[in-house]
Amino acid sequence: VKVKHLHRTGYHFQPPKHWINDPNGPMYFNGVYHLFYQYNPKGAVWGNIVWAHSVSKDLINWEALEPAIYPSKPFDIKGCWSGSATILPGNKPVILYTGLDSKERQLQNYAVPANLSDPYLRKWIKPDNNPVVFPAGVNASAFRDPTTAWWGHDGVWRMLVGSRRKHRGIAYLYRSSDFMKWTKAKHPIHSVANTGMWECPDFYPVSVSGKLGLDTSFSGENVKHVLKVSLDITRYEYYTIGTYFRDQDKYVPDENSVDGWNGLRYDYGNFYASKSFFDSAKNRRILWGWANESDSRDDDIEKGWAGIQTIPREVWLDPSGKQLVQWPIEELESLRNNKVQMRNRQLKLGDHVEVKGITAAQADVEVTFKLHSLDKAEKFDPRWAKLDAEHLCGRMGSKVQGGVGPFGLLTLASKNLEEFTPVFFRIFKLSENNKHKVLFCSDARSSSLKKELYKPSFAGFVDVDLTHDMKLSLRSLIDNSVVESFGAGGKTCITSRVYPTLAIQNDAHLYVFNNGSGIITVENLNAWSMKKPAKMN
Ligand code: DQQ
Repeated sequence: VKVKHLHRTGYHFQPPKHWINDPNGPMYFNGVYHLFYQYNPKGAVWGNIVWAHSVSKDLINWEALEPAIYPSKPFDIKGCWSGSATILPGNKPVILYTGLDSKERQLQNYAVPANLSDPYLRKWIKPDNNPVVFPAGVNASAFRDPTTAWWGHDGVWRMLVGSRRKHRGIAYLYRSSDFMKWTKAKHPIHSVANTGMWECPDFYPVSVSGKLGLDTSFSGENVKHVLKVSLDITRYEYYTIGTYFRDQDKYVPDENSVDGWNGLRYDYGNFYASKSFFDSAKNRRILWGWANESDSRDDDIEKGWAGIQTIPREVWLDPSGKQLVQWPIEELESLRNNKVQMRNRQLKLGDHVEVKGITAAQADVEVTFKLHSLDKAEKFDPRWAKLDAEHLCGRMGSKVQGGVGPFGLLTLASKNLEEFTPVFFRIFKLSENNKHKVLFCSDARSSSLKKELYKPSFAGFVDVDLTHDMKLSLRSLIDNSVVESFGAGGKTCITSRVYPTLAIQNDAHLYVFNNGSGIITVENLNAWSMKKPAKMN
């Protein structure tokens, strides 16, 4: 295969060629981070899936090893699909993954390192007592993606497997005392009507105060739980925050934590099949997600690759307790280079000011905007309440003049703005209560002159109270064909995959802009060129 390099990422994880999807079994073990991921060793489309394996000491530089798990046994001969790692007492990692047998039934298997003294755990063994979970009493073609297991004080392990019954999405709960014989619990940990198949569930504790992450088995006071599922109908993920009642093995989402299609999302863009793990080196929880493509299958074949992983994100509970916050791992900052700054720069209606002096196609930008008054904010039409954020952004993109906003960044912009991916805020006034609604968009519609691309006006709302602090911050990680953005310190995140034809490499530019009648000040903007890691696979 001849690999086309034009839109390849500089610092987002991707292998030298071919197709990738879900991150699998991320873990930190004996000083090494492991990332496994769904990979087609033969081409740039989904198929022939194996668990590719890379290791790192810093989550930035990666070394590719041989695939760790690949079809070889009756219980996984038709596929080695997603799964998770658990570190058992005595410091023994084990992987649970979904295998497809000759009848394409989905089974849960386990694998263990062949040699625990190999620092990279290159070889994995799939013992003969597999499968450890057979699809009895469940839908065998919708039964997959086991989670990291957690341990209860009763000495019993628990884990979840994603599934559906008709249109109801389900996370089945399994229990085991030896990690090999698993029994289905009478009640699933959770299920929701009309959400379809729940892929890649993730279930973990978060501390109610502070950013520190918790081991998946942690039990104690002042803890909430997060349940995330990936909905294959739309390729969106949503999560709820709630309480896990250990004695009954019951998870109850908080009253204000919406379940189902309108639930909170980790990311409102190209982000799917994510998985978190507890990093005991730095006591944090880290989230990996797959950023799927927005170009066509033919393009993928032509360019010789498809799919990337997003930058690992630290994730914790917001002080409000109502949502999670995500932020790129601090290690990423080691790739920053050539800092440029902009301070106290006023932006009037129609202004766009270039941020010069960095490689705008491969950059990290952090900016704080100051709003001087909210008086000019447009009224939020009650009829819009029916629209989701994405539709609203579709109606009121960066070019539609507003009151307070749209303002933000024009990323991956061509010189004469034939192409640009705007990442911006727009503020509305709610008539009922004098409060404000903040829309955050990453709008790919203008990202490329090329037609046959997926160019959605991705957007989410941001839960901030602007009456106290009239500021909004934004960070964007720009990397050739990806713009990964964090609004309001990571409260709302949006990843867009874009394929500009003009705004590439040295012809890409970065601007700050305001298209609202109210003045906005760039209080502080720091931007850096981003280096390539010394080693990426
Ligand atoms: N991808 C895997 C499945 C999972 C899906 C197959 C999610 O295990 O449900 O490649 O993207």
